[in-house]
Amino acid sequence: MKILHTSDWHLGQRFLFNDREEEHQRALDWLADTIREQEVEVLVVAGDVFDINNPPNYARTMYYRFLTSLLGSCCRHIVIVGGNHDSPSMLNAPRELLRLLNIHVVGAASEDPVDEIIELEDAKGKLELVVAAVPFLRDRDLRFSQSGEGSYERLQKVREGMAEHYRRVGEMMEPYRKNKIPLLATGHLYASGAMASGKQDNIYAGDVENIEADQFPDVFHYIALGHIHRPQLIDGQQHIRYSGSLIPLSFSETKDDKSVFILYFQKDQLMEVETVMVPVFRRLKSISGTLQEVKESLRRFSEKGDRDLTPWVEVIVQTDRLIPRLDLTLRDFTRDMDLRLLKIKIERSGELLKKQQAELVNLSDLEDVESVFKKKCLRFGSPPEQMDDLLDAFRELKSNLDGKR
Ligand SMILES: [Mn+2]
Repeated sequence: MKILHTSDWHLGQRFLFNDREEEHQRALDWLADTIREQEVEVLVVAGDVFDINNPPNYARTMYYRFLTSLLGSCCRHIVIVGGNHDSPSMLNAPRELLRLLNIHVVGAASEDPVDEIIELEDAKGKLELVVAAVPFLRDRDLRFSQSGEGSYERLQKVREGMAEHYRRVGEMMEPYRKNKIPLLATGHLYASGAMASGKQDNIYAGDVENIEADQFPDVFHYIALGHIHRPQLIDGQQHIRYSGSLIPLSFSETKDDKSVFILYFQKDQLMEVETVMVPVFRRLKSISGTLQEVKESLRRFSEKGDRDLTPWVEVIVQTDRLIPRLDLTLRDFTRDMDLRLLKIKIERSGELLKKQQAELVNLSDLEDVESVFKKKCLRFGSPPEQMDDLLDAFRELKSNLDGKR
């Protein structure tokens, strides 16, 4: 059996005031082609289908069109779980309808983890795969936040709660061992030892809430993880992996190769995991140095032609002097080049300035509205255990406002 593991599509992402529609469309077309060419039978998406709770309509259309394109293909089953960026209710809204098409959606954890156990059957009605489709687990799913506890205690409880959740779904899997079929789990979380790409940690991965690789029950033949955008295995274990995102989602991910995994199972044996590289549809490039060096790098970068979509570039100019009209100078310099300057930053080398800069957060570095809101709440002393409720209220207000626009 061939299973494809992907995650972190972040459809609908706005990146420094630009949308990613063209890249996402190409990436999903490529994914559908790959599934057909490789005769993949099961698709697993481990969370963060959408970038925001209330994604633009083009992103929703893209999602449904992609699912529709796989109907009647070799891909018999699709399993999708919610990530921390997804709105559970939005993902879940069409789930009854999608289930009839063999598309299984678990937007959020429910009271009883048995709801996360998905039995998949072949054309003859014989059980061929079971997935513990564990979505992103929110504090409230882990059920023991109490007011007045410190952040360390809270973190410990979250960790215990996650391990406990996996222990429970693992137990529910035990009876299927005898079937000699693949038993999978998903997760949208931060596993110990995972390497994020630079500043991805605070923007996309949220709080550091670890689970150790050995806390996943050994009944599972494969754990399909999402949340960290760089593909990797955890703790050197072949069967516990992050597939990484489909396209680079920030300038910190420009050095990562983007890929999906195809798992080959014979009965319940994981024979091989193949890494399939996602083509680069749009290069994101970060260039830093003195103004002279930056200009030289820009010139060299622009000379490498043969690109699909126009590359997006971030420039970091290292200087201790004031450079008048830096912005204009660089825009003039790149006017005829096949690239777009999305961001120009100045980095001072002086120690004092460096320190001051470290304390200042650049609004454009935060990139998404919710992380700005979270930071503000924490600064004003809101208890972290209320963050889920605050975020829900914030999302509601925001979607009301968005609706009125
Ligand atoms: Mn995530």
